[in-house]
Amino acid sequence: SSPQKGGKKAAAPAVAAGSCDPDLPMTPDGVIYHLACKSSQLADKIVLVGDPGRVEVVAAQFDKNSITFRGSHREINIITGKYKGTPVSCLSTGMGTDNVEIVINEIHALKEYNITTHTWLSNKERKPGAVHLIRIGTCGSPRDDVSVGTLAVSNHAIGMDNTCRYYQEPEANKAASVKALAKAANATQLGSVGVYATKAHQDVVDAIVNSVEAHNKSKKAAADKQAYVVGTTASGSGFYGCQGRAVGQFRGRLTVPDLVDELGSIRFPVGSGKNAQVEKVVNIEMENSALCYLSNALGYKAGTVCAIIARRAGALREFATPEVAKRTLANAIVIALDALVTV
Ligand code: R1P
Ligand code: URA
Repeated sequence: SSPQKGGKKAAAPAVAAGSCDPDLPMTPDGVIYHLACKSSQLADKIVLVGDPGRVEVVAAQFDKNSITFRGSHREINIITGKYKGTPVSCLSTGMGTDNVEIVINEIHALKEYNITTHTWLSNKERKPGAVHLIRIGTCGSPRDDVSVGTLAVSNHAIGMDNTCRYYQEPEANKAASVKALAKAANATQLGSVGVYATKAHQDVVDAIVNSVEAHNKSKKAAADKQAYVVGTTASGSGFYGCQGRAVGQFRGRLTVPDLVDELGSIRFPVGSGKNAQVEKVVNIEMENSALCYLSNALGYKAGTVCAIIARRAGALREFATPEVAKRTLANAIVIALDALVTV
């Protein structure tokens, strides 16, 4: 069976002899096209980073002599090993939700497609909740009260990209908070481009928050504790105009010129009763929306923690020094790895 074809027709056309399915390019022995690895070479617990160079930095935290696989293809570097005895992979996506779409589809195929029988796991056989994904990234912030060097933990997501417009909305999007966020975001200038919303998996959010708290408890000196905020992450399809940065001749020529202020103005209700809160947008980056949306669609558990390296709002705007960025990312890495092995 070949369930790759979308739409209502079940049967897909045949594939030429000696070739592989162009809708799921995988060698007969199971090497998938972009990730260039096999199922056995990728753990169920995966750290995703944008920067290919960050993969080695994450893997430096793996248990001694535990690395079982290294791969490199295009912007995707992969290292698989163990962290505190648990199998873990670190994989770079490169920049942008379009790359994340490729990576999530190929992780899905590696986890759920049987290359011998050419079949997908049935709904009964699937264990999607065993696949855990945490992105460790860098980001900017539309908040004037959050300084660089702070970690942003994503609870909800705004997709300013169009990648996930090609996928039907996941069940998780029926949550009242996601609906409220989509409405609030589209009521701003962003409504002119049309944005979508979704959420990180609660288990991953809780694991990251518990991990930062444990990290801070283990540090005596205030300077060694890691500041963090939890809230909504907005993902752009680019870094400049797509995040409200008007450069040179592009000044005055953006369609969402006040993007930072507009994101900063968003407020929406989360939780109910005693747990009722109002959530704000805490950061802007380029991958979280697709990671959360597509993971929700598959039932995988995903979330993101980012080092804030740009404060984009207020009287004191700033960009982090390399030292601050490096130190904050180093904390993010151990915090995310500790979270990943406890989800
Ligand atoms: C832009 O500079 C890149 O940095 C951020 C953005 O999401 C984008 O990928 O994340 P990474 O540091 O993980 O790449
Ligand atoms: N990465 C982004 O995508 N945006 C920023 O402002 C900083 C890092």
